[in-house]
Amino acid sequence: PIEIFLKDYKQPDYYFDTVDLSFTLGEEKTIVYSKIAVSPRLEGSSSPLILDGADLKLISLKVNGNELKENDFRVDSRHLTISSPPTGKFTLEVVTEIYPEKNTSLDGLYKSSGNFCTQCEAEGFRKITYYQDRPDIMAKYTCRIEGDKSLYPVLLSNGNLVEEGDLEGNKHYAIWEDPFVKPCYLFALVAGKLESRDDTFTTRSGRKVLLRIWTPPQDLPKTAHAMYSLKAAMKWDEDVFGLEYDLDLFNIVAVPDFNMGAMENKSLNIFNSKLVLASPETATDADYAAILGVIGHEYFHNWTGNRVTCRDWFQLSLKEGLTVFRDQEFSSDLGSRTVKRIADVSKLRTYQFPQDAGPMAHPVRPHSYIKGAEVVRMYKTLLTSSGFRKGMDLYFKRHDGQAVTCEDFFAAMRDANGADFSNFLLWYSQAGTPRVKVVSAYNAEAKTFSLKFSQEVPSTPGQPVKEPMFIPVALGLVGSTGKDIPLSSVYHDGKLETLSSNGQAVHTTVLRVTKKEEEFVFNDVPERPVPSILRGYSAPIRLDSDLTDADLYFLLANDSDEFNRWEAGQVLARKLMLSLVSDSQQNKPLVLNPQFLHGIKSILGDPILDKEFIAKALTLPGEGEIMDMLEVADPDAVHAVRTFIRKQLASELKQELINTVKNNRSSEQYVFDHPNMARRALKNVALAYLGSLEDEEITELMLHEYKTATNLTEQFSALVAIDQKPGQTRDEVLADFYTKWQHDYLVINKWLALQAMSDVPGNVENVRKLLNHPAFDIRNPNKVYSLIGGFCGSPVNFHAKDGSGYRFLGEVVVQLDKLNPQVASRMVSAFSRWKRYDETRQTLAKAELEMILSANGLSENVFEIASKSLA
Ligand code: DPP
Ligand code: ZN
Repeated sequence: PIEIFLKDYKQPDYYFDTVDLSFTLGEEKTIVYSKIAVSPRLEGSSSPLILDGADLKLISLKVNGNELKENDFRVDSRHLTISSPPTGKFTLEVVTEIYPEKNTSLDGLYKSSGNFCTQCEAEGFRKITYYQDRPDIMAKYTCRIEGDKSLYPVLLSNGNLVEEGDLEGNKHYAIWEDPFVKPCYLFALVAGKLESRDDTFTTRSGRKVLLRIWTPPQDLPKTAHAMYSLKAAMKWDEDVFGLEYDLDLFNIVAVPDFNMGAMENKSLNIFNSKLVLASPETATDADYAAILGVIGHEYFHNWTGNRVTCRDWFQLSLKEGLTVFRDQEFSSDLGSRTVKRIADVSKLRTYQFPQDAGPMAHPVRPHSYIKGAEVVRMYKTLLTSSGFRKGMDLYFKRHDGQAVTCEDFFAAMRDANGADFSNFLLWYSQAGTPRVKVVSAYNAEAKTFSLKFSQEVPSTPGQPVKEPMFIPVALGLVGSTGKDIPLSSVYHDGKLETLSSNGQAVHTTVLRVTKKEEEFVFNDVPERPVPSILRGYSAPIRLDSDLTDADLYFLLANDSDEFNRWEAGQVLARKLMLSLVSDSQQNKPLVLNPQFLHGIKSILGDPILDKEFIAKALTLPGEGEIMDMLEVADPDAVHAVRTFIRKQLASELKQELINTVKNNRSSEQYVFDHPNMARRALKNVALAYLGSLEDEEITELMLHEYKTATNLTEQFSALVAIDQKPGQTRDEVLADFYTKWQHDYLVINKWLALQAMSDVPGNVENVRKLLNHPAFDIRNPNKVYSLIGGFCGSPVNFHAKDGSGYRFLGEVVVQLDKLNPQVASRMVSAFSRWKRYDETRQTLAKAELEMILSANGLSENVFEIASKSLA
């Protein structure tokens, strides 16, 4: 495989103006007829027309109505090349035969539970027909679908239904027309036995839009929350960005077999059913929240992604970073902003930072979703909400209907605000997580407070030397009473900047840190403050400050910025965990710092704090996060330490935790809103702590919670708590849960994941057995993510020192790659950080990677990850 680079981008030689597709769906094969109006980019040019294609059987090829002769074109396994097409505009007709029922890659046209569906992003359309499969080819599409009327009563594609009718032999057809130009990755087709929940939304300019969510009939009752989420998203995008929906119909289809979460195909979103289906008994609060966020996400793509799309796949974050940012804001506005921010930052730390520091490190461009969203958030932090909105308005004004780049977005933000962004674009091109150090000093005589920043971006593969970044640092100074000190002015770079505006006191300011080293000096600071740095996590960096433990406990108790209150607790917990890891490695006895216990106790007992905030504050940093901070990752020591702290806290706070459980039980019906979710979150965190104790009374309590729960959020949390301790109770409850839910694959996937993630020693054997359980199916990505992905997320068993975990993953990857390379490549990435571990583990992991690379017929997807990991 050849690596493609951003600098190699070339404009296409040919554009496609219209594309008329016609599908004849069959049980053994499907025939695809495509008629394309082609225009050369440069008049008079007759360069070869190169079409992409994969796994296609070419049946016929015509130019201007004439069948091409053998010498006029070339076909290989990746391309169809027409060596000298006519000059000027011409018509191309291609007929191909494809085999959706054999397509286990779930990329292109395939079958899921007997229904046809498509997934074309990024390069699946080339598995449907020969095409210039690149996002800067934007065309108007029509799509005719023909199929058996009993097997496929519903026939859907993008845009509006313009014609339908019956045909001979119990067949029928439908013709769809999409009035908007689109790249082929947004094409979609669905055919099958589906029913819809229907509703309407009237846009603010008065367009009445029919909303339809399609599922197999039995799942229809579980689509109410998805419909609520869709309507909320449509309203929010109008309110916040002035963006309206642009057609009279919006379809969502839920399918059980899907490689990712969902896909924003124009007016025909296709979803992994776990992100559509929910009822209180079968979905947790986390599922409800994820559905809200992803329904919003795909809907928001209609403007950020579809109306304005990416020029090439190096610009992926143009649509994904921006749309993730938009869905984060949507969820924040509908729930708790602080709690959402904490959740998103935790995700960044769990998934992005480790990648940034490993062999797979890459810049936001080409394809970082989460960090891309952070970059968009920084524009908003620098420009404020109204400046950001101006930038968005200009972006759409300039680029509606176009395929553009990250620079175009940057330019719209800059030009709409007359902003000076200096080296901000480095965020797109420089990989790695910047490390920022801050040293502070108070001058009591001059009443000044100074902060010295220094920054460094660690080198990453292919980028040994880095430039300093443009880092917005939101900052406040907290006085001894716990209140923010008003900021009057700051001296920086030879200039004095007044901060209070029109006599209005300012309590948080955004410093622009742009150099390797620089100093900011605040004036009129009456006493030594405690600085609250990086409020709201204003930039995706690793911050290293000189705050003492006392300062951190003070911020934990007082900071007006709730995010930084949480963060202070996390910094303290990280420090504690690191010092205990070192004790554990030296075989010293582990002792819990009483001050830490006291801090946790006061948060738990604080009646003013939001309950979900308390739940987050009580949650220790993950094991991965701590391993990331060690010279050599030590999963055993980190796990031992985290378990130790959890047990200590549980036994010291046992009564408080029991009360928390009892006082936060659900009384009435399940309600999806912040106060109710917050209450359940707090109860469940308390229960999880208690689950770490060996105690009859607690076992009784957990069983009671399990049996009396009226919703899955609480029932499953009880199961998770019970699952921590091997023994008869655990086995019985797991069996009971299976019996109760075996008919519901989404619930059963959680049951698989729970067992896969277990810390029970030697769990790999149990997971191997589950591979053969009727509940498992290696062809279904959700089940693979639950069982295999869940197992790789368990530091103890995946990294077992005898290599059993690595061997298991190696075997599964080779088997899976033959069926579904995309899913296999996600699984193989669990190996990518093998060099972080001790020598024994390194040797074992390396051997598995080498074994994978030597497998016959390895896919490009797996090859890329495995070979980069080894490099
Ligand atoms: N474009 C898709 C999405 O945004 C990729 N998963 O969800
Ligand atoms: Zn997206």
